[in-house]
Amino acid sequence: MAAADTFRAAAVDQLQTWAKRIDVEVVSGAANGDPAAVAFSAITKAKSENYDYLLVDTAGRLHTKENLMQELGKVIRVIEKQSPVDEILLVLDATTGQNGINQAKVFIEAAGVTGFILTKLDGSAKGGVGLAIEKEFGLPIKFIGTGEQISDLAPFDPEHYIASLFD
Ligand SMILES: Nc1nc2c(ncn2[C@@H]2O[C@H](COP(=O)(O)OP(=O)(O)OP(=O)(O)O)[C@@H](O)[C@H]2O)c(=O)[nH]1
Ligand SMILES: [Mg+2]
Repeated sequence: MAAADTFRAAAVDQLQTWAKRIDVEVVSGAANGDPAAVAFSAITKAKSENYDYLLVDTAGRLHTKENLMQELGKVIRVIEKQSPVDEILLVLDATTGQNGINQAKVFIEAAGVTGFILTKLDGSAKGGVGLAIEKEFGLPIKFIGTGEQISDLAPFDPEHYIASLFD
């Protein structure tokens, strides 16, 4: 995994803690450094050591901050010079209201999002915005989060989800 959230001070520690639990390696860089530089180190290592997967964690950002949106493009381009990028997943909080759709639109345009992870479905929010986004953009929800344990992140099961909407 690449700790390319160089913005939030605790983000690298957070990723390392999870990585230790599942015994995977983390590549990190300087605090407040260029996330694309971390991505470059990570993809270089992944290629030279024949890793099957590289997961790149980036900082959450406001979709209205144009420079930060462009930064995502740079991260992607740096990786693509060495390997195709298979998935670009946007993590959406299920408590996000309808303005999640506006946010997603900007992220899809700026970063070529291929799917979503919908988190916090364990709260009272049912994540209807996830349905709205799938309908609007035709992009799949790939994983859902229902808590803070490892087993709480699971592949999205549409039938189970629809049933839970109606109790
Ligand atoms: N209850 C619940 N808590 C969650 C879920 N997913 C994440 N959290 C918690 O929400 C908090 C924020 O999670 P992060 O993974 O740091 O969120 P993030 O999207 O990476 O945030 P930034 O990197 O700051 O953009 C943490 O305390 C997580 O444990 C979920 O599905 N359910
Ligand atoms: Mg994060």
